[in-house]
Amino acid sequence: MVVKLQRPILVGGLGLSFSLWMLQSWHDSILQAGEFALLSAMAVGGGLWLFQKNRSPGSLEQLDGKLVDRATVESAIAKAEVIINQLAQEAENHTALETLRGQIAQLLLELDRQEIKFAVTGSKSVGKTALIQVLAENLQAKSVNFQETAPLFRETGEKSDADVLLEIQKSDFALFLTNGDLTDSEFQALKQLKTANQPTILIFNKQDQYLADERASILLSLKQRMPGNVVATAASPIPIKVRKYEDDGSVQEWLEQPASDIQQLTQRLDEVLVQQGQNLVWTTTYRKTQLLKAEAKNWLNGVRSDRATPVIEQYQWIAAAAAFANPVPALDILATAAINAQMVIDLGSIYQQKFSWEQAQTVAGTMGSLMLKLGLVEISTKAVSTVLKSNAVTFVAGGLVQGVSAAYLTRVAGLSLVEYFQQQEIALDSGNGLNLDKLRQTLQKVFQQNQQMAFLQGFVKRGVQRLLPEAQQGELIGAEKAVG
Ligand SMILES: Nc1nc2c(ncn2[C@@H]2O[C@H](COP(=O)(O)OP(=O)(O)OP(=O)(O)O)[C@@H](O)[C@H]2O)c(=O)[nH]1
Ligand SMILES: [Mg+2]
Repeated sequence: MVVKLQRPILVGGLGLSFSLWMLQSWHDSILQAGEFALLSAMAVGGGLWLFQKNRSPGSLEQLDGKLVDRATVESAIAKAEVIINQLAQEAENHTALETLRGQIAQLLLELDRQEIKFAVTGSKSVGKTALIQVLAENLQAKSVNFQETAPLFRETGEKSDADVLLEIQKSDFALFLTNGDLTDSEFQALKQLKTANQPTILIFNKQDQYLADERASILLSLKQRMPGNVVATAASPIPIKVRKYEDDGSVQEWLEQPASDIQQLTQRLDEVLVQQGQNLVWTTTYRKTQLLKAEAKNWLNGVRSDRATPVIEQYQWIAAAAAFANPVPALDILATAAINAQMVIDLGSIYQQKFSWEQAQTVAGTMGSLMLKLGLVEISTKAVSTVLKSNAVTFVAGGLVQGVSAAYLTRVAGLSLVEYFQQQEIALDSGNGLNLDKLRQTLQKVFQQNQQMAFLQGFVKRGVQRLLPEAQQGELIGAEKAVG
């Protein structure tokens, strides 16, 4: 059988084999393993950093056409309400309910909001305050509100960039200031706003600091990054020295404050307000609705996962006992014990996914063959026996490896199902439309999360406690302590 492994699991598999090797060769020196973990974390971090540095500059297209109409928002609010009602049904007195319901009521009111909210943002000292001041004096529309954010891109600030970006998403329109060509972090922030469907205009402020040709080339470069969405301003230009020669030969000098230059911007904003005002408000309400819905779903998933955990534990030890009492070749563990159709049904019902017995068997079988194809069974049994051996147990009771492996695989299968169900929309599919691709990805991800040596060691220990009589356990755990 030719099995094509996908990259993530290959990396995970190598990682685990390597950790096993580490454990075997240096099982008396946990410190070094710790250092290794740190080193590999640094290597990964470094790789990411390089990747970001070398990213080629892209461009952010305009947001036009992404504005939302009223009906779309109303239906999104209804969907969020469905989730909140579901939460109320599954956890009657949940502490979040009152706030969530209050927020829904607030969203409905927001649909008719008249005042347009602008967020003025950018790095430290780009001219946010100065711009707000002149805009307030020059904009024709009256029902507007400008809110300055904390400066972005500071090492230590009162607010993290992530918080500032979230705050911006609660405004209808973002004015993003820069004083020159975009830095990488500015571009990333703009990209995030675009991803969040946040209407944004890029403002090249302090253009008076540049000579005419420099100014033109910066503007050109900015326009390539945000096509159709850039204006240049000078909110508070540098005072100019004026010199006057009198008839008597004396010279008088003084500083004169040039008028601010924000015409392009005010013109643009007046257009935006007239043409899109109402849609801007709806689009903001839509973004807020999506955030609220995600929050409600999070609470709901929390309630459900509290119920699912003991179910997985229960089937985990049932599988362990079965495989221990009746040891079979490692690869048959799955078929015989690890993924119980009843567990699929029980977990499904916690997540409102109804499975018939036949469907549950299909799901169990599918997961089993996926785990086999991905090599999870082989990796797990090897890992379990290595952990047992490295704990200096010369005598490994028959069936112990199978028992603990079955428990481990059941756990991975159960957690994967939970994660898979969590990603589903509420009560959409009822077990029929199993998304195999997604299930495979979830399995890989959960397996990798649960393959850390520290976790495995603890897990094996618990498995042994379950399966072996006290006397043999003592030997094993005593030995492990000597190792750790
Ligand atoms: N040359 C020039 N200077 C400007 C312009 N706009 C603002 N400034 C100056 O830039 C400095 C910072 O302006 P602020 O408006 O305080 O900038 P800010 O972004 O609010 O600063 P923080 O809130 O501290 O992040 C001040 O000295 C302003 O006078 C401009 O268009 N041209
Ligand atoms: Mg300021």
